[in-house]
Amino acid sequence: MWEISEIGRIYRQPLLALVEQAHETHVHHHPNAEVQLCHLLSIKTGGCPEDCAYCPQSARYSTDVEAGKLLANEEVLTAAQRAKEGGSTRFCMGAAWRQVKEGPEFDRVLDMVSGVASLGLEVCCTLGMITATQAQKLAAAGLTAYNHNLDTSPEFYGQIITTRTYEDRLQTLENVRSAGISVCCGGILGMGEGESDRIRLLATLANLNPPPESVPINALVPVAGTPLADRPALNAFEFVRAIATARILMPSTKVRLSAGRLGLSDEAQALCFYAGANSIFVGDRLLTTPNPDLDHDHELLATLGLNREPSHAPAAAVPIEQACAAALAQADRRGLRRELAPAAGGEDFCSNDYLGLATHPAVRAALAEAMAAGVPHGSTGARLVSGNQAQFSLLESEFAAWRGSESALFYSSGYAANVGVLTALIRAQDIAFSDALNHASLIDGLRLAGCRKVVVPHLDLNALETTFRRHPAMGDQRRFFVVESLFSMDGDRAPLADIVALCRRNGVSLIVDEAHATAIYPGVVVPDVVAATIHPCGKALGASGALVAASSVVCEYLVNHSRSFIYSTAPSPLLAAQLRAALRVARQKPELAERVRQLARKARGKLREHGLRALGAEDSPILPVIVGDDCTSLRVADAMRREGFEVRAIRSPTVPEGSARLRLTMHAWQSEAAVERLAAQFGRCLSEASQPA
Ligand code: SAM
Ligand code: DTB
Ligand code: SF4
Repeated sequence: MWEISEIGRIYRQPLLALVEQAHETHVHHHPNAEVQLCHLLSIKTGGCPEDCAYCPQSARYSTDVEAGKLLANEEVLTAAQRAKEGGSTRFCMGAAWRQVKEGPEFDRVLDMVSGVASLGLEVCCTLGMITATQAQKLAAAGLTAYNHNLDTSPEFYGQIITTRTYEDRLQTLENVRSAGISVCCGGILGMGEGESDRIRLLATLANLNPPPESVPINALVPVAGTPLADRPALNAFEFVRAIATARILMPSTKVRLSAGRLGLSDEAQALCFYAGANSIFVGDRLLTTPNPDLDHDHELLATLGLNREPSHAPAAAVPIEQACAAALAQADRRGLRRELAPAAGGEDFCSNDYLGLATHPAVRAALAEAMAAGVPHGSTGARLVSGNQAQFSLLESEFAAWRGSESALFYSSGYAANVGVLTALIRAQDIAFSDALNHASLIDGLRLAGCRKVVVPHLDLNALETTFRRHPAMGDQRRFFVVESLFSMDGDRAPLADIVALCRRNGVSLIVDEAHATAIYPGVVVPDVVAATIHPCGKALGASGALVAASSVVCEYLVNHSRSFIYSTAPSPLLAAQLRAALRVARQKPELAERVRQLARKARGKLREHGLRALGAEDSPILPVIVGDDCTSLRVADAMRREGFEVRAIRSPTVPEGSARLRLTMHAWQSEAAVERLAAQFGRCLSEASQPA
């Protein structure tokens, strides 16, 4: 999640510093100096009912554009073939429609998409607003990307377009994303907006989750007859600033230097490429306005030593092993390749076994006893088929009693529980507000639920309240806030009492993932607000699986509707026996959790003495220390391992790029002396790893 203030700082730095930072990001993520050539074709020109103030195709303005019919399919395919021969690898078809209407014309567009795709080109369409079903049809026809621009900031938008809202646009983008089509979304500069509008536009784009794969940055082409005909030309350096900032905020995205290139000198374009633009529209026409000559563009790229993105080989030609090997090699170069490394046997400052229950003698003894008593080690099937063993019901009732909830339900993993609860309780027509740092399993659950997802800044209750107000429930729509109670990579705690009050005031149901907090902090049980709490058992309970605490009726509903529960073989009944024993220890020995919290306070204090700051709540057992760079974080982890400490580097995409960190965790069995040694050694390793080689 990018904060506006941070983006403002990036955007407003001295121009050359900004360009330098952007260039560095650019070469890191796009080392081949390639520029993609795209070809635009207006397949249905003019006569549009919308009032976009920049657009020569609006029927409301009298411009030189003549309204035409939808082009014939052959004409489109011929143009695509010619574009391919001219070196384009992407073909974008635009229609001057407010929105797509189902019918023969849309069916013809679907045929065009299939035809262009079969030429081996990426296919993009920009047809106005589309529904989820239309997006699915376009995806099935072979569409690569859909272009739908936000155009400007939410604040300035109303001065440019009044016939459709920003929200409408976001809805189309969501429909595109849900259909698995890649998102092309950008804006126009030079319409009279201020610097802060440009910053807010970039913020909105970068904070889409995930950000668009493609961001076209257009300079207004002022067209006679439109309300913006007399806008003064955009200063080229402002264009460069926007491109550079887009590159920094969205490192992997294609940043497209789009409309307005005729108004830029070759030198200004060169600066745009240097700052991270890696695509242009070629051909003598954009949709209706002129564009530089194709030969001139080829010469310009050659002069600058830039390569044309090569034409796409048919996908089947690359064996999957080769594709995987290439991706792994690239990850390796960036310090992002993961390996299943065995623990080196050093002192454990990385596991989530906070209370030591993974090896606790009382749990081990209970497990041996259960085995001896004949508790089966296999469940024999899903719970609704043959696998409903007595151990599960015992575990569920003991857990519910401990949590103070009416009922509980046992899942095979935390991932299965999060996905299973979210997809069962949240319908496609509902709204889910999701904390920006939520765990991948919550993100995946919301994606699968197919609901409208609104990402809210991390634990920002003011923003949450504003967001609730901006997205009221319509009709029988339900709204949910999904949040973790102790964030696994940041170590901070959600203020649950305040969140419950806020949700109650706004009629929003709460779903809390208590993965790291279970058995460390007291949880939240508020039946009228909290729909469910989810307790993955692989952390303080030292096992695996997950328990969902909820009312009896919700649990019964999950048994009937939660697909990851229904269609998974039940875990081993021995796991349930192990968890019952782990719960007993956690209940009977609250001093274990107290010890962990006390060590966490101690460790934070010691790290501070060595000039280091761990994120998170003072007594949180998770102490992340930000390093920033992925490779540096790996070097620190290696150095610590050599010194006999197990700590782990956490890199993107688990955490945002540029915020790689060492995640230290505390455990009940550890001594204060060990924590002191850790802090001292950590300070040394970190300063050594940060020295230039
Ligand atoms: N009707 C569809 C829509 O609005 O989504 C598709 C076509 S529309 C022409 C595509 C985009 O082109 C617009 O969103 C806008 O960003 C850009 N555009 C249109 N006229 C422009 C102009 N005069 N100067 C710069 N960009 C322009
Ligand atoms: C985008 O952002 N720019 C391109 C593409 N998406 C479709 C369109 C530019 C159109 C410029 C005005 C015209 O030629 O009509
Ligand atoms: Fe119509 Fe698109 Fe032009 Fe707006 S930008 S007037 S919707 S063609």
